[in-house]
Amino acid sequence: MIDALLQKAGLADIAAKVRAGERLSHGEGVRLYRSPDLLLLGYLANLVRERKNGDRAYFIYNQHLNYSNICSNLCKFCAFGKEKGAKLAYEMDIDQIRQKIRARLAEPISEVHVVGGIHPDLPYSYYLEMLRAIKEERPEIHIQGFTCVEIAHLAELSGQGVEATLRELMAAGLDSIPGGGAEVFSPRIRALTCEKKLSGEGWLEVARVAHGLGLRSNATMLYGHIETIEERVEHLLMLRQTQDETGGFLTFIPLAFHPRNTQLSQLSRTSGVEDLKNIAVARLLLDNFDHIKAYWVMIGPKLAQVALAFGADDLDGTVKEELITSMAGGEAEQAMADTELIRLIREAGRVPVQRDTLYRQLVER
Ligand code: V47
Repeated sequence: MIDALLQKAGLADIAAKVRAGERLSHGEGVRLYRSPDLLLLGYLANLVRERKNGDRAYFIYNQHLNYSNICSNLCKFCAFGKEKGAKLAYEMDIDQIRQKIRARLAEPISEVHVVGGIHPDLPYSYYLEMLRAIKEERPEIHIQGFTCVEIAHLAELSGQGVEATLRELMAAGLDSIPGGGAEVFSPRIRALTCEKKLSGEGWLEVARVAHGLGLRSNATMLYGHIETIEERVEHLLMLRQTQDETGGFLTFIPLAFHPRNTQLSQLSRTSGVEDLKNIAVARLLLDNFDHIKAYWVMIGPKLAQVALAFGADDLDGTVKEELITSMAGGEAEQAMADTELIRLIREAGRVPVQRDTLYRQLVER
């Protein structure tokens, strides 16, 4: 039955490759994106998802810390970044950062996700102090901090190059790198939406250096603005190529564009079909990534739950106080109880696994 449907949809050859565990090409990725047969894409992505992760669906008890939104890049798709002196601009001093960590010591948080803008004048020492202060307040916490774009900026500030800078950040407490700042690697998209930002090649190079030091990192793609399907597929294949070289990426997170309050506010929000398709196609193309995350803050908890049948095996976590999405019109709450994440996972027919950042099981739930 399913084979007849795959045949009818013109996906039989791709299905044969997926079943045989063979790698898909650029052209096949484009065909998957163009296919209107969402359920068949989900079926195929789920084969890979279950091959890699069985029925497990991961979540983490985490905390977000957006230390400052002051940014000199001011990307067109971003509502979070503000010019210094702007009404909504803010920056936390080290004491405020300590307070944010201290305020939640009673909760079983295993990871703090630290991201900010490209600040024009905070000194390099601020970032090292921030890491040390977080570890002083909560020594056992895993700091997943600073996107590859921030790391490149810190390397400029330190004047020592990326590798020596990363070594110093690691000595101060950095444990892994989040996936932000990748956007779409295409130079065309970067020129049109984020011309001041580190290039796609530059982003991948920071990830390579980090992986060479044993520092794991995540990868993202911001979809649903002005990028083409071909550019999405190229982005995914560049990540796949880098993962072949280093094996250092932990997870891939497709990020749904939220237009409100951005310079691209004339665009529509992504649809549910688009969101699920990006999860499914990523699962199918990124054969060397162990995990695909459905970030509930951006696509909403209900769709993130459904995504567990379309290739995703991770819902991210409890989060709290994430401003990048909410400032761009995201409507999901900024925090979710672990009990709610567990309920969503169970109702999707999966087995909840509370993980640490490196996907080691922490608690049987
Ligand atoms: O780099 C910016 C994106 C990213 C918007 O590593 C926007 O586990 C949607 O990378 N609409 C930061 N997206 C967030 C991020 C992330 C989130 C959760 C988990 C992880 C992880 C990483 O958010 C930015 C940019 O690509 N972004 N503006 C917007 N208007």
